[in-house]
Amino acid sequence: MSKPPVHVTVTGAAGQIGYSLLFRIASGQLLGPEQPVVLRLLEIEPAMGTLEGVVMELEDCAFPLLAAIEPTSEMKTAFDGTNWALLVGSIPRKAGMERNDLLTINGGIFGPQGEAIAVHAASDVRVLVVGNPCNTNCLIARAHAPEVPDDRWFAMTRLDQNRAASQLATKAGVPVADVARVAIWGNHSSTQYPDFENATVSGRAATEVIADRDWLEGDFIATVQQRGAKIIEARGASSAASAANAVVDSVASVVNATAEGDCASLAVVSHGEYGTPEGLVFGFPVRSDGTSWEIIEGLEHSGFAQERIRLTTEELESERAAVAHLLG
Ligand code: NAX
Repeated sequence: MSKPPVHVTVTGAAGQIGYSLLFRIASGQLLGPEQPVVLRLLEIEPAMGTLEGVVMELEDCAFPLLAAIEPTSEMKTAFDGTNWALLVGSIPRKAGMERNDLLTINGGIFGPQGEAIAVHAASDVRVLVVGNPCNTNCLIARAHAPEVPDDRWFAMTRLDQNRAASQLATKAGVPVADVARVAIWGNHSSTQYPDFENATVSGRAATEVIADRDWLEGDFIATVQQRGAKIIEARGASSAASAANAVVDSVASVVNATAEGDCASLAVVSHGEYGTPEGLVFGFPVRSDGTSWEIIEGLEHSGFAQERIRLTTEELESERAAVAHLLG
């Protein structure tokens, strides 16, 4: 007998990331080849026509695991009984828009979505915020859903982890599968700190395998921090397939056990780990046993790393201050 379906909500489902993500979820790549899913797809009214086309394409794939599709512009329907809420939809930054304006506009989306999750979602709901600025959007959503425990909230830094691992592998001349424990600290923004000091390459410290410290401190970090902008420059559109892939990896890293010696990068609610301010949604290295997860403690940071982490912490604190009026 097949398992009961898991309900997965995707907001912004008619957008670019949605177009890559939905097919991977429906094909079983998100939750495994034996897990049926119901897709609950939220869009704003003007995008419902486009969403209808995406739904037709999903139907035309005849995915055996896709138990039902619910396209809607109503939050109540979108989050009804949902087990995983993937909050992708948001308003992109437009020319002339200040960062604080962007924070406030998106706060107007994520506050009500948090409230709707608290009221309508399943009691085991887990939330992954992708829409930018994702750490602070997650902070806002969570502030509107105090009933949902802290360990259910995530913002996405996995794309940064994957980008960093790929850069380290290329530099070391090894397959990316040989790179492990790449932690992304702080904000999913250009202040993030991709931690090469705690990463490993073929089981050895990355700093031993890649002796070029100038590259690690310079080009490596800059490449990871600026990768999103480079993709926009080259493609004329922001990362979508790689972002959808990172959503799949993020969820998998929570519901499956973390391999020995590795970590998953996720932004989660800080309880003061590594001296970070409590309550911020902060990028940390995380380990899961498949049921529960924890922040990996005890990693060492050099003075260089501490300074980088201080900068990204400051940015997250200033974002929190900018949306203080949206935190209830
Ligand atoms: P698109 O602009 O292609 O799609 C966004 C979709 O969201 C649109 O279809 C829009 O109608 C919908 N939307 C807007 N307001 C909504 C609301 N209130 N409820 C439901 N849907 C709503 O953007 P896309 O390229 O898919 O990117 C989505 C978000 O992901 C952006 O905020 C983007 O910045 C962010 N990203 C985050 C990444 C991360 O690593 N955390 C990486 C990729 C991406 O840049």
